[in-house]
Amino acid sequence: MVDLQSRFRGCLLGGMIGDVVGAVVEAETPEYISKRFATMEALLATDSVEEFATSAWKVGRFTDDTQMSLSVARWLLEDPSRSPSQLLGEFSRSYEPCRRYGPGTEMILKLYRDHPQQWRELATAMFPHGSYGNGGAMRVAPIGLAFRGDLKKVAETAKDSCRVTHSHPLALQGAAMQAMAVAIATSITEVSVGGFVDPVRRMLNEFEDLLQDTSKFTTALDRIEAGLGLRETCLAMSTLLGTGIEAFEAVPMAMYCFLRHPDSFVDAVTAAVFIGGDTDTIASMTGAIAGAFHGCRSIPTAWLQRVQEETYTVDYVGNLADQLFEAFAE
Ligand code: R7I
Ligand code: MG
Ligand code: MG
Repeated sequence: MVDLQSRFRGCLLGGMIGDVVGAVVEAETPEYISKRFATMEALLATDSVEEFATSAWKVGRFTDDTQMSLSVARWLLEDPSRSPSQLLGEFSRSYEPCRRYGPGTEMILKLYRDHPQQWRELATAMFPHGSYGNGGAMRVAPIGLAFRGDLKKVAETAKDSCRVTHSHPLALQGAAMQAMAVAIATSITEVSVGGFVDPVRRMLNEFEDLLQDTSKFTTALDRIEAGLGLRETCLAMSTLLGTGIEAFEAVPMAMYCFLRHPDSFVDAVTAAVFIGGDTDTIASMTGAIAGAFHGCRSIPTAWLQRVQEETYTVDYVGNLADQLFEAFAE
């Protein structure tokens, strides 16, 4: 039996470590990744990759996925009113260019500095209907932890947190789905496919009631169920579900990686990295779900030792998870 505090730690640390290992090969193809790194051990052993030799980001550091997840955790702890503008302020204050943000989000966070009063308009600064990138979903894990007993609240808070940078309905659907996956993983002792897929379908019905298109996510859920039934590999499913930067690809793919490897944090996150595409994000979301289910002891020490951070160290993230646990354990 995994205790709840270990699940909180597993979720935040699992999300961070997925980001750290996935960021080494973000946007690469699966063929390139498996040719360059025969195993996860080989990937973990690498100190530098040519592509980032001259960039401010270094191997061992995490990216925007973790930076923004930590902001969401602090927002939950420090702002009982859950004000969206406070959250955007927190994202903006913790913005560091080296973390490889998506272009739309980067623009919003920079604009916020000079125009904090206009925070409501900023979400459509780059995309007129709001972004459907996965940047709203990649950061919601702390919300799933905090409100795990109330999936409606999980989905609503995830949508509120997403909207400040990603107001497109597809981004909101992705954020709600990922936060719910974390909440469910935190609350269960045995994994069942229906236990994840059915509540997400009910959440999507509410978008349909508002006449919003949910077909991208409902189709993905059908494929997840069919793929698991046939025991398709994550790599095989990646051609159907997609590994792109869009919320409707990355979020279902992360759920598949977890559900296909429900017995092992290592196997789920390894699969998420070796399918290529948006690897830091898919591995981070997979790691958050798997860590919430298996607890922090499922994350190998050798993986955690890979983290090379000065301020936001493994201890910092573990402490933040402990604070969330103390505030939301009930
Ligand atoms: O979603 P976002 O914050 O990016 C997150 C990604 C993750 O992989 C991170 O690890 C980091 O690397 O970046 O950033 P956005 O710029 O809002 O969205 C990401 C991309 O999705 C955009 O650059 C577009 O390519 C695409 N996209 C859209 N394209 C057309 N029309 C998002 N919304 C639209 C749209 O409305
Ligand atoms: Mg990233
Ligand atoms: Mg990414």
